Amino acid sequence: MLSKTKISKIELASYICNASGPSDSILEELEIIAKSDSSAIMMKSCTIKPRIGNPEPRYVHLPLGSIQSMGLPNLGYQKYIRFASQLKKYNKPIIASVAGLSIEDYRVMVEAFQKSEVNLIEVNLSCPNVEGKSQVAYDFEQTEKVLRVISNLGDIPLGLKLPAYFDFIHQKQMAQLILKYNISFITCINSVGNTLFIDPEKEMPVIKPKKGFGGLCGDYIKPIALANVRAFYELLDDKVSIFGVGGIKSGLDAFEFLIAGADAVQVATVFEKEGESCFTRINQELEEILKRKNYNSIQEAKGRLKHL
Ligand code: OXC
Repeated sequence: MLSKTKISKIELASYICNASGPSDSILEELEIIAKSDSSAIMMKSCTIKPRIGNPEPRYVHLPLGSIQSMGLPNLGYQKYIRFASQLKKYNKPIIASVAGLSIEDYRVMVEAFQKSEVNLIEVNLSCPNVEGKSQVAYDFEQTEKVLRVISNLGDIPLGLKLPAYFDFIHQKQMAQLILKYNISFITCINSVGNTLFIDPEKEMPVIKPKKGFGGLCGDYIKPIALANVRAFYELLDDKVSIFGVGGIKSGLDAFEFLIAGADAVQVATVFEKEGESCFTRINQELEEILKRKNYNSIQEAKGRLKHL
């Protein structure tokens, strides 16, 4: 595979894996991902206790993506620790995703996953869909408090799932924290939070939670995701691996993230819409693009964006 890559010290057989979110909450779904061409098994963001999530309708397909406010429905972190042991036999990197509702939650879950069979731990600092909770990574003091308690709990590489930033100063402040606390990878970006889609016939929003305000995904957010990947690639100087996510539905989209500086990409909406065959298709398309452009590896093409 031309498109094999690495996130931190963990090797991935290809450039594409699933993002935390769609169809990765229960063991049966995770086994489908394990048997597919996804290069890792990413699990749903978990909390200390199981959650049923927000009221429905909470996920709606849109012409160019989706809007959702799932509210972290999950089985509780202890189940995902057990799933990691059960998924080990597939010989594919397993990634935990933890979403604390307090600093102590993050500590407890990261400590527990550090003693588990997972290969990477993604710390979700950016879920926009829990009523009454703001996205941690928009508050740099709060983020530092979390990093202080989670960064020295073990050797499994830790990453941060970040929200979209829209000003260079914010990416700069976050990059300083990432370097200060030896974070191994980042995932850019979570859904763009608190957007509103309206059905003009019904004169109502299309989803129920939070009076219709929800996370925007898919094509709508690709330029925002690319900009965040590029900004962090430049700020982090290749010391921290980058997962790109946001609107990737073809090999060409993946290639754009590659030249922007992503070490690998995750897909969410396209997996939800197309099923697990999307991993095979996007991989093949990317391999063809790399061959056509005479790139011999991911490393060779990574970050190669030119300037006008
Ligand atoms: N981002 C998350 O981190 N979580 C989910 N949605 C999202 O956009 C969720 O469960 O609401």
